[in-house]
Amino acid sequence: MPNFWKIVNDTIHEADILLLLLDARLVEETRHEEIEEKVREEGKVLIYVVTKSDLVKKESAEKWKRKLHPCVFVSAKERLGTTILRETILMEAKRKGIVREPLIVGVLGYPNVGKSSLINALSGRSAASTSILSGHTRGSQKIRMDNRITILDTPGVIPMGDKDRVKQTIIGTVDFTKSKAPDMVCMELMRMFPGKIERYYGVEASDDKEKTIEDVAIKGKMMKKGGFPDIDRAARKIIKDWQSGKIK
Ligand SMILES: Nc1nc2c(ncn2[C@@H]2O[C@H](COP(=O)(O)OP(=O)(O)OP(=O)(O)O)[C@@H](O)[C@H]2O)c(=O)[nH]1
Ligand SMILES: [Mg+2]
Repeated sequence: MPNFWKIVNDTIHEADILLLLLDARLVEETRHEEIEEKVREEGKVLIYVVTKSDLVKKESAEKWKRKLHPCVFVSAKERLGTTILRETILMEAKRKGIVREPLIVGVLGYPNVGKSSLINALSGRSAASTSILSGHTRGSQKIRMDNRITILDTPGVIPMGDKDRVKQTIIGTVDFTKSKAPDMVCMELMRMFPGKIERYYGVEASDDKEKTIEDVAIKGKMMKKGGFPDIDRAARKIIKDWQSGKIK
């Protein structure tokens, strides 16, 4: 098992500028105290990159731009914001008096947040391997973006103190196949994003969230022997659709 934290620490040490990737749907939840602290300690520049922005309304960008500095909104899927991100990287380097070319830029964040996908969008080719399942990148990889910037991909890491598996499943760090309590995850999702799940599956919103999952099972013909709705299967399907960005 490679030591992911060692790779992240080495990357912070080697890079001139670090990008911390945050999921646009879960900006606060994907903030990463431990990484932010380490970057500060090393005196390096940190740029917050809110990715998967195709999954949220445009208005939400303004709120985070006021709160996080510097902060760039991107979508690897739609290839949005990549030019602004490149300009921000070069501007921050200039501000800090970093003259090295190519600049070394490290990409950090929770597992599955979209680090490798962003690198591909920036470099314009499938240089980094990506996956719907978290924990995909297992080593560091150096990718040349252009003459001025070289990017380092890293494996996703979870803060030491973060033991909340429900939250980690919502973030996508624990994937839908590995969730131990998928119904709890779905209920929390429905609490965090009122009406979103219900609207996507066309079922009625109810205070009884277990019943909502049942309705999704019935609607999707996910039944167990004896004609009972298969809650576990329906809940996993909801998590899969959430994690793969189908539910907006
Ligand atoms: N909708 C949407 N999905 C994205 C975007 N970027 C990445 N994804 C999806 O998010 C999932 C994870 O992407 P990766 O790029 O492999 O994430 P990662 O952070 O490198 O993951 P690890 O290497 O496992 O830490 C994949 O299913 C991607 O298709 C985006 O901008 N929009
Ligand atoms: Mg990756």
